[in-house]
Amino acid sequence: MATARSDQVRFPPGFVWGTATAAYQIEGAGPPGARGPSIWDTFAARPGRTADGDNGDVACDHYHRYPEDLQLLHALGVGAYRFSVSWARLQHAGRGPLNQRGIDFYSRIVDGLLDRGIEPWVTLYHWDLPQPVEDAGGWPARGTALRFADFAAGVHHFLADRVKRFITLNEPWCSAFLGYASGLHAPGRTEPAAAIRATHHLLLGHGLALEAMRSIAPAEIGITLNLAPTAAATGHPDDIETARRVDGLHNRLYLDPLLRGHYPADVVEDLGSITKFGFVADGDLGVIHQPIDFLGVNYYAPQTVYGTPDAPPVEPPSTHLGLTRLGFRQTERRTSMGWSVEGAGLTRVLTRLARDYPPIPLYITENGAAYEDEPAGGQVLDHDRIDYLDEHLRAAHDAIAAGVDLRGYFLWSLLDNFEWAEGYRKRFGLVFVDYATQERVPKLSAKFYRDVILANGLRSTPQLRLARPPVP
Ligand code: PNW
Repeated sequence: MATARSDQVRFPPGFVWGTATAAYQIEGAGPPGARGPSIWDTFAARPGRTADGDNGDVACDHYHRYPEDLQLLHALGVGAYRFSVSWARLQHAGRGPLNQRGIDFYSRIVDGLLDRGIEPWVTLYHWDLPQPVEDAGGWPARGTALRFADFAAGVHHFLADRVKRFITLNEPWCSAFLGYASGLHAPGRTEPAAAIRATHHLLLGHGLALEAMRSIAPAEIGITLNLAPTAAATGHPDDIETARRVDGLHNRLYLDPLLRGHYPADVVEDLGSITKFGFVADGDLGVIHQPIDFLGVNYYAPQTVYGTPDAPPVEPPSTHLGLTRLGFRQTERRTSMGWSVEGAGLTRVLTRLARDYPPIPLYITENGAAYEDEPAGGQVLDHDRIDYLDEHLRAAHDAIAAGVDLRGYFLWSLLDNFEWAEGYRKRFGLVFVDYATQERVPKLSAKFYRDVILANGLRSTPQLRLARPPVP
């Protein structure tokens, strides 16, 4: 094992190294009146929806502590930082002129990044839909796409002089399927047909935002998808058919309209008893299919599926629309989210994009892992996370070596933060946050990542691993 990992790995010159966060997960509300209600405020206030009833009222209090967090980014040596702007902070009612206090807050962050030589990458939508927009129908309603484009234009108008990279949406699959099908995320609706309408209106909103932003000022604009390489557990025809369907819903339902200009015919057919796609108007796919400057890929884990008669029944509400049986084969190693650890899955997802879709620059806009971090003597020795990162960085490099146009890597996340339905128990940060005091403690993985950035790769001897206590 040591020999397999010992090769020195160098990334191409100019490779972008960053970390990522999202507004609702780190900011906290700030002073009274500084942000309007979002679907996540409403959802977290409902009993039993988030672990321990946790919510984003305070989170990492980044709203007040951003200067310290900018210093943490500086100390890491990142060249880029991906964060999201809160729609509900910038438009309390989800429409109308942008709120000046919100503009000032994000301006301070952008200026603070630029002062430190860190390139801001702004995500326009990372799940915190203003509650009034949900009340008007949410993503299943076409009007939400128009509202989003209007919001995106407003943000672009005030940031375009300083921000050169924008991501329209983060993981529209999660917004549509976790928000409207399984109900595990806000707004917690469990209406399968609404999840497909939401998918279309998210993609339409992306396209309309792109148009609106490009009419204001040039910028590089992309979208981030959560892609999971999906394989059949065996060569059994039922497993192969199930893998096709899961891949269709999770990956191709988004990739195909964006990069090829049509919904995948097999997925449309699979979903026939749920929806006839009557909400797709003439011209929509042209709007969705406009050229983007890059594709953001969030990768955490592979999916290995089986659908033989011994597979467990799919119990509604579920994200697996139309499937009746589905099982997942897990790898032995898991993170504390229960997600399988398999770096090779990242190589597969990237090489598949390069093989099956028109050429487009790729960025990994999220990758990382939650583990049970415990501070001891003022330190957090998160060797599991270092191993996870080491493995996935090597896998990303393998994709580059295979000819994939991968240009950057954003680690999720800078800080431990509000992990949505999992609340504060799941820690993804390079920096430990003690929520009682808001003290930040860089973990050993922060040192590891700083060294990666400095070396533009991995050194031949994984020195940090040598510091690891022997396994009994
Ligand atoms: C992504 N799933 O979320 C998000 O972009 C982040 O905000 C989040 O903190 C990170 O990954 C870690 O979870 C996901 O259940 C949440 O399949 C859930 C799923 C996928 C992505």
